[in-house]
Amino acid sequence: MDALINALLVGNGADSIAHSQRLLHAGVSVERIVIEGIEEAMTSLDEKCTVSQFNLLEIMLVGRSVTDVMNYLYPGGSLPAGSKDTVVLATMEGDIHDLGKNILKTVLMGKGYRVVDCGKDCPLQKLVDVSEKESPLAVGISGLVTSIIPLVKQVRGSLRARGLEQVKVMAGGAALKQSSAERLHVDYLAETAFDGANYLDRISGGAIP
Ligand code: B12
Repeated sequence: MDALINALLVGNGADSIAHSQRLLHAGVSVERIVIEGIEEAMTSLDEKCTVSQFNLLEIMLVGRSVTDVMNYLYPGGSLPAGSKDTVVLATMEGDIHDLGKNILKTVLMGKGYRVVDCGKDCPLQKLVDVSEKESPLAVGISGLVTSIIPLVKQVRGSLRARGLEQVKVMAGGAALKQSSAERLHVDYLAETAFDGANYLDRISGGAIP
């Protein structure tokens, strides 16, 4: 796993894929590779992404290697036949981080959900409009900067105001998971993408009203 983390951190996509392949062959699950490899690598990038110290090229190369590994772990990434419910995903306006959202998207599609991705820097109005059109089981919000928290708090109320009270709201991402579902006014706060997928499985099966 350390070799994978190192390859990701130097932005070497080919080596990152080779190490992921080795881990898979050694019986390590995709879930562990994502959480203990990719997520861990990005966390250790932390000090390179502060306001005082910032190397965009370096971070973007790491991001590209993450995408390479996700494409390898989930080949095709396309919508499987007989898909489950729809989920609408977004990173809210003012937040341009989307690696976590894209990982969640891949994981959900891999589990058979139909995913409608509103992208990053998404205005609240757009999220509500898309939700009205798509009738999703849930809306998933990914948040990496704390400045978007006031916007996240408005999502459930805005959906309700549009008559979409049955749509569950789940949140995740580094800036949001330090908070709580109550404080963010969401139905569920996920630790990882897999955690979010399991929550959806529970609500789509009717385990949570
Ligand atoms: C990579 C990165 C960038 C990249 C983003 C590339 C991209 N396409 O996403 C770039 C270089 C563009 C960038 C820019 C900036 N960044 Co930046 N960035 C990061 C960094 C290093 C990693 C983030 C990341 O991708 N993590 C990996 C992913 C996989 O983790 P994750 O999102 O948490 O996702 C996992 C789970 O949380 C879950 N998940 C995520 N979302 C959701 C949603 C749901 C519904 C569910 C169920 C699950 C789920 O799934 C994933 C897998 O399990 C973080 C540091 C950190 N520790 O987070 C800083 C960080 C987020 N950035 C920060 C800052 C300050 C910035 C900038 C303002 C810097 C600047 N000087 O301009 C800018 C612009 C920000 C803006 N307006 O949006 C700060 C935010 C501080 C704060 N608390 O507000 C951080 C924390 C760094 C720091 N220590 O200061 N950044």
